[in-house]
Amino acid sequence: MRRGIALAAALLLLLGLSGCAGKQDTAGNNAANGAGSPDSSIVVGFSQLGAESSWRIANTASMEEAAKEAGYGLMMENANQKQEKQIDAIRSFIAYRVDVIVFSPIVETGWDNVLTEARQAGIPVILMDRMIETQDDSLYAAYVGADFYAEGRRAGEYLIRKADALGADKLRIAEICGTTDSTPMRDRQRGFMDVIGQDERFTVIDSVDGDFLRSKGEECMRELLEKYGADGIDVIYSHNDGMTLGALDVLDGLDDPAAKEMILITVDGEKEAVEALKAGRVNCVVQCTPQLGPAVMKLVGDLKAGKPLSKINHPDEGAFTDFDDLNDPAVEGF
Ligand code: GYE
Repeated sequence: MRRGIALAAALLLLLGLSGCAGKQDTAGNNAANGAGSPDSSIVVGFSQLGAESSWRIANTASMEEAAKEAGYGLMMENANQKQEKQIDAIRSFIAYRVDVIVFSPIVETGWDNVLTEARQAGIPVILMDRMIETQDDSLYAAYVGADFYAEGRRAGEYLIRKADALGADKLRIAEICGTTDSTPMRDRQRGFMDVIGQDERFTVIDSVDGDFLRSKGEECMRELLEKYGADGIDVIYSHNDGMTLGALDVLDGLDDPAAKEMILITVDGEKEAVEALKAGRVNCVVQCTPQLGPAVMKLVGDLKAGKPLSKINHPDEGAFTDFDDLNDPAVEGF
């Protein structure tokens, strides 16, 4: 009975508020995967962490489209970059008794209690995009998202190749970091340092927090320039394109050849950053795909069908650099 009421409330919310459940089209007809299809009763509760970047917006769209495609109801809550809001959203999904909870953890720690509550309610959890730090891996059924450590390594490997090509013997690096204690921030930094850390040509002169926001990337760049001057920085390693584009807005406004010579390494691969690479303003774009929806919905289906899941699911990714043929149509952003 309680489940019935909760489900009815969930469906009302789906149809009335989020507009992404798609059980009926506007004419009131059953949508392709609507009532009657084997999956139409599955409801996924999805806590998205925010809308801080183009990556995030594309990721949200990917989740919505994939849920629609699979015929699943999607209850989505956006936490506006607040962990407490994500915890509240997960609790509301538990109260609604959704079939599966998917969430993108803003930071790595602090999830054990709420995930234990989900387990007690018998609701499986899929981590999408970012990881959690826990002693108990059984709190989540699977992870779908990038290998951020490999991304960091790719950034470092590019820099070594670039330094070799330039014959540079001393490069001073300023790092603009993503959200403190998030998986991409931690692992993009660790992977990068593991590659360049032992090489005496490189010194990281500063690491500043840009929170994955374009506006903060701009602020960080101004502060770095005040502290070191354009001729005191040789490389900017920025953990996402938004922050890089913010930094570029500042650099492009300077009438200083040192600002034009800075080596810029960025991560994500959104259109504007790939265009900046083609225009010679960015040197390396490490790819990170936001299109995770189809893989997540596949796992939801497998879970409901009782199939075994592979626990860690990384998409294939690479990098675009100024060593590549940038006229190749494969060099394209999302
Ligand atoms: O790189 C950044 C976004 O977690 C992979 O979050 C994601 C990161 C992405 O804000 O643009």
